[in-house]
Amino acid sequence: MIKILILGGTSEASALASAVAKRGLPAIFSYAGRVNTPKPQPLPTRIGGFGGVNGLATFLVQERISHIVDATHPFAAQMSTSVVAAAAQSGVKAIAFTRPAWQTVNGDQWQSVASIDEAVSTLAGPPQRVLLAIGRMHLSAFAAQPQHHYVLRLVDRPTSPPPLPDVSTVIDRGPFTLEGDLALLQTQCIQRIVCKNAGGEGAASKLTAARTLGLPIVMIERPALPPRHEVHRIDDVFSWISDHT
Ligand code: 3Y8
Ligand code: NAP
Repeated sequence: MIKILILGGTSEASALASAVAKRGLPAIFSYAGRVNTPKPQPLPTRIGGFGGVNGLATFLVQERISHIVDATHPFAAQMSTSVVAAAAQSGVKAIAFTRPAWQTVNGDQWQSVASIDEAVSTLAGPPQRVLLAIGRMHLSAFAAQPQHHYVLRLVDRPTSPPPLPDVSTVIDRGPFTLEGDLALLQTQCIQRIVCKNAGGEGAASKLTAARTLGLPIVMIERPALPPRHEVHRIDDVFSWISDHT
């Protein structure tokens, strides 16, 4: 009996949820509960952590999950690591449905760094206007470079003052557009962008906008993840499900 758990939070997860719903396959969609009003999905949806590997393994057994599709963001490393461990522990089959990392093209001015902390240290130097397009969860690290004016793009309005002395915030959730990102970079007089190598289309417009305006990007590369079966196309997810039923 098929019952799929989709771990979501990306455009790819939403596209998969629609395809699963269209096929009438039993499934549960899962959010961590990071933002106030996550995008509604056409599947029964749960919100919140599972309680680590054991919590996830228990959930899989209790909900009689037959297949896990980890469609979380490439920076959701803890969740993806838990999936690999819980699948091994419970014997439930798991696959990762992700998008390839972005690659530089002619005209890009990227400085690739391995972590948030390395991104912070590359910002040493005279004050600039810096767009932090990395969300909310890692902003405090940038207090080590307080000389800049930071423009923060956040999904939800902050409930407390951001942990940086000189900021302005833009409240917006993607997927973003080239027109919108060009306007943001120009009206905010951005001189440098910090972002994660998320991949996909939903946040790629800032890369094109930066290239058009000749702006440098500090690109935070993806964290390492445990070995796992990974696909980038919805059809490959469905082939995997039918091959493992
Ligand atoms: C809660 C659920 C869809 C999914 C849309 C994608 C695209 C728009 C681009 C910038 C970069 C950033 C951030 C971003 C993008 C999509 C996708 C994507 C980046 C939502 C969503 C949830 C989250 C969580 C949120 C994080 C934050 C990261 C903002 C929904 C809208 C910066 C990642 O306030 C917070 O705590 C926000 C937390 C994790 C990273 C961070 O550290 O702050 N995503 N984003 C998910 C959950 O609860 O499980 O409402 O759709 C989903 C999307 N965000 O179906 O259309 O596919 O990636 N999300 C990054 O890439 O750097 C914005 O501003 O240019
Ligand atoms: P994370 O650091 O890897 O996960 C931390 C903990 O949050 C996990 O151990 C798990 O808690 C819980 N969790 C994460 N994703 C979950 C999900 N889809 N359903 C249920 N619980 C989940 O994850 P994150 O980076 O905070 O990302 C959280 C969510 O935002 C994910 O859905 C991710 O796809 C989405 N997102 C993240 C980013 C990003 O930049 N990190 C960007 C776009 C979207 P337990 O251990 O208790 O199970």
